[in-house]
Amino acid sequence: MFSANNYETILFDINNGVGTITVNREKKLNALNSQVLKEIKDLLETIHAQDKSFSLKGLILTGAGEKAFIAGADISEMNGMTTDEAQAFGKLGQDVSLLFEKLHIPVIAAVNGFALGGGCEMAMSCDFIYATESAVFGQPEVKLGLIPGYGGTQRLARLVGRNRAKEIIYSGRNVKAEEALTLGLAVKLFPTKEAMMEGVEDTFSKILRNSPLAVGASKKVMNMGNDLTVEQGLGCELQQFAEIFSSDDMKEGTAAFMEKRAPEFTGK
Ligand code: CO8
Repeated sequence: MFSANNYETILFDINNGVGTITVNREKKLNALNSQVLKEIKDLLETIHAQDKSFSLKGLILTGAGEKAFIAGADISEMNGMTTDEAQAFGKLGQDVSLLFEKLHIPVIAAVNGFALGGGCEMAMSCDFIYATESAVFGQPEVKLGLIPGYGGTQRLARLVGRNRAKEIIYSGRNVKAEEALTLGLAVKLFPTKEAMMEGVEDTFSKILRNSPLAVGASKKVMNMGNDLTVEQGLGCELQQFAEIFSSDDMKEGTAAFMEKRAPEFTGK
């Protein structure tokens, strides 16, 4: 159903129900030009539109090679843009970041090497970040006379706290993997890319044992809660809780517990 045949700058493959998007511009450290963003957007929109029955159960975002996850938006492309073109380019990246958040399946960013500017921003729009010990995060846009444009001013502040985010964004400094872990920007570190991909696979094997409907509903409510008061968030939680209560998955999960067997969820 989902094919990467039409794409030139990204790879897409599916293993055990989990799709991997690999940004594939290794010589340019996987920098995000318009083509990369359009191709990711097209793929995510296809998944959104066609896959409500969870044939795809999860997604991984990573970068080709060992050196970079994504070294940012493509500076050479931005250098020649008019203001209108730059605004459209910013909107395109923001649309992609929102699609990652709105997908009904979990998305893990597997960060190998540099995740700078737009790279850090794309990683933050995933559900959580695993990284190699050599990963380097940062929002260096101010060094280029720019500001973060794919959500860095908003998502970094929500993830690590506003004042820490200000210190990182104003200075444009690198945040090494260990610090990213301490800040909660990355949730787990691995010695090599290979070990990280095994770690991602292992986590997905745990997630995939659970009801995809319940995992998707948890994602939806938690992301909604970012912009709400606790009371409003509790309202959303209660509504989702009630909706999911009438699902086949809920009946199956509770019955399996009572019958002391493993549940067989259908996502319905
Ligand atoms: N854009 C375009 N090309 C890049 C980028 C990039 N972000 N990063 C690396 N490259 C290219 C280099 O130009 C080089 O190409 P070439 O071989 O043709 O000269 C190749 O990748 C390899 O890079 P380096 O030779 O520089 O590799 P080093 O190991 O010496 O350095 C670094 C690695 C430190 C990562 C360095 O490449 C670097 O500083 N890159 C830029 C990092 C950066 O500033 N990122 C933020 C960009 S701005 C941004 O992301 C804004 C997002 C919001 C946009 C909103 C639009 C309105």
